[in-house]
Amino acid sequence: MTTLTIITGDQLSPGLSALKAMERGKDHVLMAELCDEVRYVRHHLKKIVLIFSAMRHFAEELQAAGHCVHYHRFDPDASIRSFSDAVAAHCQRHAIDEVVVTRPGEWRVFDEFNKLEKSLGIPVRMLEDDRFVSTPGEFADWAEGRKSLRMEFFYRLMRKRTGLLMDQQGEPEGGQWNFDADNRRKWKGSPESASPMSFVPDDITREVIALVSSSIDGFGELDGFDFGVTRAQARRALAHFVRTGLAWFGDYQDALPDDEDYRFHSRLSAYLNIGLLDPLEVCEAVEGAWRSGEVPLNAAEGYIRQIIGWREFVRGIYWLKMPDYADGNHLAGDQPLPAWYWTGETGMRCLERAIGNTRRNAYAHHIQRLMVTGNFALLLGVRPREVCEWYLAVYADAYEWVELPNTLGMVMFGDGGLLASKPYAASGKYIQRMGDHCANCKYNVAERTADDACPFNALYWDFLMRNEKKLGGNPRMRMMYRNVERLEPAEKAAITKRANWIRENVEVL
Ligand code: FAD
Ligand code: DLZ
Repeated sequence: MTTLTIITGDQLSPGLSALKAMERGKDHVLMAELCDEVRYVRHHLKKIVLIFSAMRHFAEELQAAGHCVHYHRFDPDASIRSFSDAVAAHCQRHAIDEVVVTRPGEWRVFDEFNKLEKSLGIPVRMLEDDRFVSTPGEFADWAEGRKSLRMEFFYRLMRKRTGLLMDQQGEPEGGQWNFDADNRRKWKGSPESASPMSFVPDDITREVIALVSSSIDGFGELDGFDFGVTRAQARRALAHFVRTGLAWFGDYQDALPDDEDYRFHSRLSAYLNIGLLDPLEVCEAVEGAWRSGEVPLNAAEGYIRQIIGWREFVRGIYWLKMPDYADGNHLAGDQPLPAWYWTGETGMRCLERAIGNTRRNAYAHHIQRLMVTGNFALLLGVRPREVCEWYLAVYADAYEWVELPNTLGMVMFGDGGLLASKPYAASGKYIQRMGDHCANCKYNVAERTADDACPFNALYWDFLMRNEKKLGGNPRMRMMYRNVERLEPAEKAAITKRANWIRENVEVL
């Protein structure tokens, strides 16, 4: 009996369940650079290079370890365009008795593989992806019967499960589960920032860069590609972050600096999401740095929470609610996404900086994604589908299982509050408080309805007024709506007028 294991571009882990299930040297491994995967959204060019180069390196490692690897290189004119095509073509040429896959990261591909057995006439076995702490089934059990799903409670379960940052009595280290309240500092010029580790492209990566630049019409800039493309490099990037950035991660994780792209963020998501790093090895390195006194507890806890809290939680929501989740539009957004989300050409400094970072690096840190590009799309009332497509395309770490709940749920409140207890709507004041964009902006953050007023301001109040029926009863928004009540009718009318003007002229802001 010969099995075929297909490994997708985000499954580059030697311990992958599908790899563990096969007989090395006898069974076949199939990896394929595919037109359909390249084109389902207009991916950032750096994301495609990262995936292709990491796939090629991984295939070499598997071959060196004795696996029988069949690898399709990208050809824009190839007749094999999808995973199903690649598997079907392989099964026609070789006597394959069973196809084995690890659960794909995206519902779209999960659905494709589920249909494969019927079209191939060969059994297809799907194994759980055990590179996560939790499983979709376990999440569904936890969610069953709960009125609301909150990350914090799931996170505590994951802390107990993993033992991360737990003391010997089974209590959280430091006597608290969450130190988020300490993590709101505005960066004022010191300590000196850390940048993620940068890697010089090797021969394989250079070949991929040439291929991608000549044959794929993607988003963003390809110059300066500096991601690691192997597990060994990703581990060096982890060690570098723990040494240089982690200590300050908690304090400044919400900061919005005008002059830097990363500050104390790790840029590890791109490696985690394709399997070059394992989430638990990352958390263990972070916990180790705290236990040996190198970093404070608020930093270690804040970082670990992002991984075994948010990362696991959004994946649970995704598999619990897909495929209908993608259609959510609770606030009835009906505006198109401004064209400058793709070009970065806007006079609003915070947006120009966030989109510039995105274009250059296939990266923006969480607060840029949530409170700058996300907040603006929310306040403007953009159609969630267009916003989701943008986020899925432009980041090196973007896969739908993690992108969709963050965008549709956290940013757009499109799921009506399943993921977040209230929308993360904020005026220009928030952006001013968290960084120094406003000091460098042509708009005046202190103004609400004047011609040069920061557009976030009128849009913020207009957002609250427009959505009062849906959001006015939310206890977490009581303060916001008290402030709306205090507005004079003339001020409300001026806000509506300015917000309408912004919507009509958004392309030239
Ligand atoms: P750090 O700030 O260093 O954080 C550490 C790690 O925690 C990250 O590497 C990531 O693995 C994890 N993490 C942090 N926040 C989240 C979160 N909210 N959800 C899941 N994991 C989290 N993250 C993705 O990995 N892929 C996406 O496609 C993605 N899309 C997003 C879209 C929107 C609208 C928003 C608001 C957030 C999105 N995030 C996504 C979450 C988060 O912004 C990124 O994980 C983070 O910015 C990656 O940069 P980093 O590695 O420097 O993270
Ligand atoms: C994102 C991506 C791209 C651009 N190209 C490929 C590819 O050619 N081959 C491949 O196996 N994977 C690719 N990926 C990642 C997949 O889209 C990702 O593995 C699935 O969406 C997860 O279900």
